Amino acid sequence: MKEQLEKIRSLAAEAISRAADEQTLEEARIRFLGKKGELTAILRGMGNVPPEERPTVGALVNTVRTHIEEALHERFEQLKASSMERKLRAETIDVTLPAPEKRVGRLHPITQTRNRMAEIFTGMGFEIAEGPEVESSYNNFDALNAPADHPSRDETDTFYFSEQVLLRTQTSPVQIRAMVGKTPPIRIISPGRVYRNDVADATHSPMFHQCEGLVIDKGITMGDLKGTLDAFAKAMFGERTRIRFRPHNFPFTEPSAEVDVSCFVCGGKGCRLCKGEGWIEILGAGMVHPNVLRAGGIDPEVYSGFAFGMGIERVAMTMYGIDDLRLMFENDARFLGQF
Ligand code: 2U9
Repeated sequence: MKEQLEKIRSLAAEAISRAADEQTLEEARIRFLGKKGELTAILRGMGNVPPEERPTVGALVNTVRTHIEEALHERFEQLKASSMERKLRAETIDVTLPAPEKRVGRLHPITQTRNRMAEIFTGMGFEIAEGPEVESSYNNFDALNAPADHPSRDETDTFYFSEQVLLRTQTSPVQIRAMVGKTPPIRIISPGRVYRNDVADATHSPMFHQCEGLVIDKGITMGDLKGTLDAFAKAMFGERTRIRFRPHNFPFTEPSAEVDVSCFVCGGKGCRLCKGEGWIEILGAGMVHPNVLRAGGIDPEVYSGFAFGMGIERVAMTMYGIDDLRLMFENDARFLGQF
């Protein structure tokens, strides 16, 4: 019996030390210590051992069991440590490798252009004014001296909710709101969305952005308008830019003008961008009509003012050389990523 126990001990020691992973080790535990294991079989056979030898054999069985348990424990700890070691080695991070590229977003070209305009005008002392896109037809047309039969009032040109409520077709209502209840000096720009009932093509969109400006004070003249737009054009398109005024007609200004800037690509000689003209039309402007001043609660005998307006997409397309307005609203990252 003693030899048998000694044999179990040495077989177990060998199986345990040879176990290369936790599963094999568990199999060894079951083989020697499990319910149907070899040591348990010895205990079951104790009936055949003479009574006087039973305590000695029993004690020996316990010693062997303790040995096996200790060997199992020790081997288990070894396997755990080496598997941790292997895991750490496999998961080593090389901190000297370059970091994975991060895709950084950027501002939409319309927003970039709007921000640049805002920066230039706020630098000249203008404040930024905002207002609702859903407006009254009074603020959008009547207060701006638009005659009752003006074509822009037509349903085919303007999105109406009702006879009195519409989507603003220009940001001018923001200026009307700024005039009402305030005493000049007023110096504001109103960048924002406007809506017109147009079918989208390379140069039209039912929604686009405008930046209008308004200055009202005592003694404001056309000279102030020219100086302001000249400074804006130089800051926006480059120091060598010149501006030119061509007579025009708007209901809200008198006199009115369309304003061109000298081509910033060819400097005025004529090229592909300016279509050989040397000039690019970017603005409309004029002196605020007395009727519009009155609608805003301002006395035209005391105050005068100038106003201007430009399309932000138009300026952005000219500056970046974009030939189709629809690209601005398709949100294709390959297009937007270029600006
Ligand atoms: C008030 C008084 C006058 C704003 C002005 C223009 C001239 C103009 C166009 C440019 C291209 C609109 O985006 S566009 O289609 N705008 O030519 N806008 S003067 O005049 C005002 C505004 C508010 C109270």
